[in-house]
Amino acid sequence: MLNPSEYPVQLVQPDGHRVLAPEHAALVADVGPEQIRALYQDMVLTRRIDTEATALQRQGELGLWAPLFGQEAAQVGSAHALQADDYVFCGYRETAVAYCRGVPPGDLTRLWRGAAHHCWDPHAVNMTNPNIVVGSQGLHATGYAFAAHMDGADIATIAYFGDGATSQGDIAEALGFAASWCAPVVFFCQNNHWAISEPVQLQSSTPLAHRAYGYGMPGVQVDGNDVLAVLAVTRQAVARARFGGGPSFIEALTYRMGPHTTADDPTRYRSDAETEQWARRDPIDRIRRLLELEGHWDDEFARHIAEQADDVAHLVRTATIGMPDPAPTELFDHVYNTPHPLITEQRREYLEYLTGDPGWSSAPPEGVSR
Ligand SMILES: Cc1ncc(C[n+]2csc(CCOP(=O)(O)OP(=O)(O)O)c2C)c(N)n1
Ligand SMILES: [Mg+2]
Repeated sequence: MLNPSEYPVQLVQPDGHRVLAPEHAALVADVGPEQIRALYQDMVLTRRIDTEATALQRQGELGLWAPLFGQEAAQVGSAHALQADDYVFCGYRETAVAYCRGVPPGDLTRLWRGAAHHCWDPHAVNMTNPNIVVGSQGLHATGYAFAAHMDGADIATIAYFGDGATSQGDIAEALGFAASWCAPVVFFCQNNHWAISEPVQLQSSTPLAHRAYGYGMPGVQVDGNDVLAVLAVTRQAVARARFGGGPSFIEALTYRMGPHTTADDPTRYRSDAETEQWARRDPIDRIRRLLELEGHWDDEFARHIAEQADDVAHLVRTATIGMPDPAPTELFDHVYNTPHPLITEQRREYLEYLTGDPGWSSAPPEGVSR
């Protein structure tokens, strides 16, 4: 059972030693050295994709980027607990989840370059596109989960959101509805300790996971920099959802090592000491130490991972720079499913602007007011 833990669930300590936690260790008893290496590889590669995307933004190739640096274990561990037919509803920082769902790395930057309204085909990977409206994905996930439940589909949905999002009405409504209607949804909160410049202590005076009980669902706190512990608790919550047990809430304690986005300067609101403290709990170093301690680390593996990282970074860079610019009027496509008079009018005005014909004084079409 997921229960209100006094301590976050942990299976591997920052120094790489295992923790004696039989109940949760049993949930990942099948995860042997090869799978641990695979988890390690996904964390290294997604960190590298993230670093490359940040560099691309600094070089003017992307408009904005929201780095995941530091949160690799929370994302990779939870994504590995999902099946292909489960559905993921994300925010804007879930690059590693997208990678693990099978999104081609060359698609990850498309929206951030302004080359389209989307990054990837959501239907191909059962995962929504980056979503900036903080907390809204909680409602989308709950609605989808409830519909799946009514259809008799034994799938789970998972909503990824941050600590700051827990202060949003959308998340509160989603938690209330999901608990009342037994919707098969996992609320996966990455508590990275900051909502832009707002520390988590200002969002809640209790651990975020404890809030789950007030809504009527189990909540668990997990060391979000421990990929095995995250995999364990997410497997448990997903199984509960899939087999009719209803929603759960996971609070993954992690840390955003970089800026909120490339438009942010974290040195203005947080101390170096805090960042250094979290650097010592790095999720990738921890698994490298575990592999070393247990005799599954060797130079050839290290070289292989380094090559893979170089390759994926190169792929992301060339794909990004090679993305064709969209036609300016694509801005108006897909706003609504069917034509809308206001959008039609705005499109016409924009075209006039682009072609140098002011046309601003022309009367709006019937039914449209300015
Ligand atoms: C509804 C809404 N309100 C405000 C914002 C502005 N905003 C963007 S990110 C953010 C902070 C979110 O913090 P958190 O939920 O902790 O996620 P994190 O960025 O740390 O991953 C805010 C307030 C927004 N995008 N949407
Ligand atoms: Mg946050």
